[in-house]
Amino acid sequence: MATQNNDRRGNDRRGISRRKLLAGGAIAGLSLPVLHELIPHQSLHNGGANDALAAEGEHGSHGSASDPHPDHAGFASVADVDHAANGFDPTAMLRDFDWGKTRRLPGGRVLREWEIFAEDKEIEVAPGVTYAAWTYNGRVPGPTLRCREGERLRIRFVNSSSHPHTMHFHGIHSAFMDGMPGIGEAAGGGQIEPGESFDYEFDAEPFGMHLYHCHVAPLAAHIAKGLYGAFIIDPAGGRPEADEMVMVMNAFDTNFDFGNEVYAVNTVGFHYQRHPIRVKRDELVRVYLANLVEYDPINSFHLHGNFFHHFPTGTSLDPIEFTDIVVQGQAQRGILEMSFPKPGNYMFHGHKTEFAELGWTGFFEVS
Ligand SMILES: [Cu+2]
Repeated sequence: MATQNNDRRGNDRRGISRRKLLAGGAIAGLSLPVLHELIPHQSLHNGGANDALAAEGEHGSHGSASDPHPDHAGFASVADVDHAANGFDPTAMLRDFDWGKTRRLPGGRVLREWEIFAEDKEIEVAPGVTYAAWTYNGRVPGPTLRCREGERLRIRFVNSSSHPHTMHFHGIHSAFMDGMPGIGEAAGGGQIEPGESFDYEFDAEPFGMHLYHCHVAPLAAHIAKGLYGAFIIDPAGGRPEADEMVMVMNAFDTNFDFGNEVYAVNTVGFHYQRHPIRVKRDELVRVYLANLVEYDPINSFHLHGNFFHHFPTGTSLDPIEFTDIVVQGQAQRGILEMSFPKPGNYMFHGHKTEFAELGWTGFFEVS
């Protein structure tokens, strides 16, 4: 499979366009202005292999008279994306757990409920780089839904977008609640058309770090557009107290060539480089990590100057390894636990270094 992928990438435009990006001068410690230089402008990147070769050393020459973006020269002065316009801020999103609303069922069991709507929305994924996303509740990733093992869950899904969508949860549940088009239509589920709604209902099991995403075809497009989010089921006995945060590794194909130009954690490229994540020395940090990157076979998380315990899928309370890197295919996820004994800025990034150079990099600021 990897061979096929390499063959394909070696011969199609998207592989070339990414190599071309890197040929444009990507180096360790790349900054936002440089990222912008690397964002492919369709008219500049429609060529073939010869263009890719010609791109060697092209970095710095984008601001020419042929530049299709007249405001390009001023772009580097833009410091940040407009979080207010996006309607979400990756820093706040890290520790934003949506516990929904609860009430007791007869017999005393907890029913936990959420309302989630799908909405088409343009978002800014790097300064000046907008993307016509499809969102759950207006954000990418969607809200981090959190609950406890054994609860009854009800998720009212309202499709307010212009395309059919679903919510497909990873977990143990009835096929009718699986968000799979063609299954569950008789029960009112399956594919949810624009203007329609459906209540997904199932038990919270098993405990762990899970996720949800749309499952309408073409699946790659529906996921790449932004329809995914984290779904955490806490073990009945809980986990040790910690500074908890969610990192959804994602990426955006901004020029529609079935390859990504911007990589990130929680959507905005280089966000946690520009805004390091503040943590306290010696305090337990728990990262709920998932990979939702489309069009690339793997992603990874690497931590500098430290090691962490890795709980794959979070379904055991015992870690399987003590490491400084974890590799995930799409939809793989896990829990990482670490503490920082010394103050300072500790980098974390995708150790598919090409991704790091296109936005998937950040820092923990330990004080
Ligand atoms: Cu969809």
